[in-house]
Amino acid sequence: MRYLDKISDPADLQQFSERELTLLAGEVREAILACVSEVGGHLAASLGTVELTVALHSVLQSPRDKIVWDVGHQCYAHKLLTGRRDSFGTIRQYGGLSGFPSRGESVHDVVGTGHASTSISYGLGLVEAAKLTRGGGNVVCVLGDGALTGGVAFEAMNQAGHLHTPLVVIINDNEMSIRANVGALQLYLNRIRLDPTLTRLREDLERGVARIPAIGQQAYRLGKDVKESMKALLVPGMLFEELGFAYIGVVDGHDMHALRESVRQAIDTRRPVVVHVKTVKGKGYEPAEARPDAFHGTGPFHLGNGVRKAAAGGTTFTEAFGQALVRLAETDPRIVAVTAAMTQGTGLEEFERRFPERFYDVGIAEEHAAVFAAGLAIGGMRPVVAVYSTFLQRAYDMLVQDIGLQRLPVIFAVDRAGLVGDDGPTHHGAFDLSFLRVIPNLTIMAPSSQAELQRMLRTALDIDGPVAIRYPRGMAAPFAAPAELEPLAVGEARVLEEGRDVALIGIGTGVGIAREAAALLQDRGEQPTVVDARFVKPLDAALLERLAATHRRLVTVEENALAGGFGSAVLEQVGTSVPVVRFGLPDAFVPHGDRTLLLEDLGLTPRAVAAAAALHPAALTRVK
Ligand SMILES: Cc1ncc(C[n+]2csc(CCOP(=O)(O)OP(=O)(O)O)c2C)c(N)n1
Repeated sequence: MRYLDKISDPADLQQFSERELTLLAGEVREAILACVSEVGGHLAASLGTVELTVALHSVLQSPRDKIVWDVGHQCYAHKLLTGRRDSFGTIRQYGGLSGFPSRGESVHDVVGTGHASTSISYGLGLVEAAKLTRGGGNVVCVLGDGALTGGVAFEAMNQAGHLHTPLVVIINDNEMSIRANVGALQLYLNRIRLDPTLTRLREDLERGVARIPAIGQQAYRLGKDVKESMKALLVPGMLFEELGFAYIGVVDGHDMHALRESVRQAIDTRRPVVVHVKTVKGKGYEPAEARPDAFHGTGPFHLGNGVRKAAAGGTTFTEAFGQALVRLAETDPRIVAVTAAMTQGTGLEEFERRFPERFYDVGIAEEHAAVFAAGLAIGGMRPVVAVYSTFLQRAYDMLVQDIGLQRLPVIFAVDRAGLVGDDGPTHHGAFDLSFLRVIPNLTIMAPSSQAELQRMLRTALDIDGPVAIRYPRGMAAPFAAPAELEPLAVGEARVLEEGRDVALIGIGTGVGIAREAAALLQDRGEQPTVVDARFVKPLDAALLERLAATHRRLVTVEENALAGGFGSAVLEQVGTSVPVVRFGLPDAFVPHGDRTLLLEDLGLTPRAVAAAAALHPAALTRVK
């Protein structure tokens, strides 16, 4: 790597000519491909922003100037150019670099991100803080057209336009969210992009009106309304201009010279400015350009042909959910599916194909998704909002106010609950049981298997109120759908093994751990009771009271924060009548890495549970 090897700090980019910067971009792209094909990661977005990243770091002086990456999944080139070239191969692995900007990792990662649409808010705060502290530096936010579908981006633009603060917002428009972007705004961006004559027309309009002789200011004012409405119809960037932003675009996002010029120009305007950059997601790697959705986040693949190295066998929870939803929707026309830009991730592709009129992708807009679903429910539908646990956090007020309080039958299929592994703390679903449990009227279930998940979905349809079903990422298992999807009795746990002395009570993935722990204890001659709690709310109070009265110790196992989670609910139920030992996630943000390693690290393993459950101290040492 002739150029990349010379860069240990972004300041090193100053030594290169524009032609050399373009060659450097090629090397960066190669380095990203070499690494991600080995270890997996967010490929397509990072490939698409290579030239943009090189251009930004060559024009700006990071960290004095600040780049805020929205979502942060496109930051691989940035990592390579900011002193992390040598450790780049460790990205997303246990103990290695994060797959997202991370404040602890580098001074060049100004903010830590992972969730979408926050960059303009961060950027505006940074600029205002610099003003108040008389610090300096330019701030450039980079967000995708997908991230722009999130309302918070507009809340920030609304304020920025009002404050008139110098802030550069680069819209990286590749027409893609994880899949093809949706919404009226995307159509607007498309229209700007597709017709270059519009840019000229805009300039002609501005100049033309000003130049008409002998008409004077009055005529100009009279004509202004006409001009404005014509502009609104025809002129690129008008929407942003109305929000108080200058607009520069459309810029070829793979042309180093054009990028550098427009960034310089944007900074020189000294006011809020949008730079509309057109990029190709997956740029430079044919399989990723052809299927940017498949290469948005990928596992290891063969560089030669783009084929994934290992495909998981069995059925994941996500797939089991998607299958059951389709099956139930065949006979229940009230069922509609709602996703916030996560159709594939939440297993809704088949549903969309089968029932396009009952499928809604609302964009990266979880808050809206929740209230939209509330409206659908009031209107007589049975909306199922499929959402990752971590992104559901966005919609919390809506859960409480618009769904819980109104007792509306909205079903939340909460995917990626528990540890997700490589994406780390921004994406772990560590808190949903805690934040959901306090909402009155909400029924909360967590399946221990794919079959249970399908039955829970069936059960949810009979409940006249809001329901959340939380289940983990991946975890494929051999699975044949039950012939009948029998509903469960609401609030009833399932006793898997009736024993004595110690009761191991698992919820969700905790059930598997509890079962394995029980097997270890049985090997040592103990006879624990094993329970699949199934429901976090309502709890099976009668069973818990019985277990408390007949056992010497209860042990709860969950993949959720201990604070306020399932074990806390059990404690609240049984009080001090029996000792309760709780296993779950600690009061800390869990880092990224292989899920098994993380669980090992956190002591959330069958061995640790068995050791704590063993009644006789000697067993503690014997359990291996
Ligand atoms: C609040 C939130 N919801 C969902 C996601 C999942 N997500 C990650 S990237 C992405 C698409 C982003 O599209 P865009 O901003 O256009 O960037 P691109 O990948 O196209 O470069 C989505 C939906 C997220 N990170 N944050």
